[in-house]
Amino acid sequence: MKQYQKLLLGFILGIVAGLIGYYFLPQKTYPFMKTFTDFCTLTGAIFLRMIFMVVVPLLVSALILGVYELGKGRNLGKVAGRSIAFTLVLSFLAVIIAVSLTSILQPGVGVTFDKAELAKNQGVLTISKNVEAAKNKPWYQYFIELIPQNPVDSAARAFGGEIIALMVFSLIFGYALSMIVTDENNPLIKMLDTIFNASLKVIEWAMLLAPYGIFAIVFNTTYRLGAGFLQNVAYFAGVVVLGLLIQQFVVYGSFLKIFAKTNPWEFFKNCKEVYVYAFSTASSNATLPIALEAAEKTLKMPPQIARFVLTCGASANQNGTALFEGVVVLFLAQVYGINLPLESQLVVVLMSVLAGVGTAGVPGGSLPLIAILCVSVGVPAEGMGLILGVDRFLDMCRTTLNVSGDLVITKLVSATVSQKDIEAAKSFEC
Ligand code: DAS
Repeated sequence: MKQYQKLLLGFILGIVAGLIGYYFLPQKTYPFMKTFTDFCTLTGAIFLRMIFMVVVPLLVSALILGVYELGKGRNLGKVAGRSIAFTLVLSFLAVIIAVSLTSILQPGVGVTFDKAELAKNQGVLTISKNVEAAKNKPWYQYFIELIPQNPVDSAARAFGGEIIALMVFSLIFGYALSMIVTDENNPLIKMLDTIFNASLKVIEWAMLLAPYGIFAIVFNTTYRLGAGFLQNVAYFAGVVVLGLLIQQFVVYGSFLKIFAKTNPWEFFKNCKEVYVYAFSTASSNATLPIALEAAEKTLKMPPQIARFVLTCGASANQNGTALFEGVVVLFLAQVYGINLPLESQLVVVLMSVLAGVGTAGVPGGSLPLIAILCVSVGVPAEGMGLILGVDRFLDMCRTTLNVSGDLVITKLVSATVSQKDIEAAKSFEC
């Protein structure tokens, strides 16, 4: 059985068993159900903490290496500059779509279940961020705190809302590295690359646990909350897919027409094989070889640009993930009745864009960052238990958009730099 089929089975069994328990085996009549739900809480917590525990090493190494690679490519001149510019603009547009859709459609408003039950249900992450303190902070304090006084201290308190400072440190440090390191075999670069890959290995192990962890979390959520939450989750998934479709056909379509004078439908049709692969693997990294071949052979784009943009983009440009994270944080804030002030929403936008840079291109790569994003704006990360069941399907959708974004940026850069710039960009790979 394929991994996504196991996850789907875990989700469905969790729903069915949870509904049977909710309607026929209430805890007060059947005390043994307490033991079973406690065991499920333990299983779910172990699964999620296996992912959370590598967030800091994964994020720091991914961001430093991502910016180092982009910065190293500075001799690519306009190619690197245009790639970074399109990445930032498209990522911001994706998150603006996310925040606008979630604020207008409000998938998390009017939930009919007891939030205290949900908090009791998960218990995998305690919120050490005080929402009140966050509210009373002067606007400029948000920006002051973007720069860490001590990145090690920020790393130690990542789950306390210091993660964005750690991300900013990683971006700045990565660019500094690109200025001073010229030797490919530099020991620090090798060490960071090893830390990144070891962290991915841990996430791979965690995803082996995923079917059991998702059954346990979905069972507990359904057993405690009943069927009511399912309609909110379905609505939430619909908002995510709608946002991804807008980004794909409206944003990417317009950029292709305006900047590359390209017929978007033709372009997307030529990408279909890559889309199918990205959807079925839910991994940008796994899709990279397919995307590189399609870029050069089917889409006829300059190899120098395709190699630079696609290899860097696979880990540093994930518009679908940034959009998804924006929706999740606002959805969970609505579920818990937390009215995020505008400055908090701006923090969500900034962090989702940064998280889109720091997410690993593997299945479930963004899960750890979602927990941290929530904590950073005072939203209980336990709420993730609501969306974990549908996360794999949404991961397949957002990964497809991530890869589509990389191919679109390759096309936009190819169409907006001169042949001289293309020649200057020796065949470069991140
Ligand atoms: N699955 C990740 C990717 O490969 C995206 C994510 O986890 O959001 O791009």
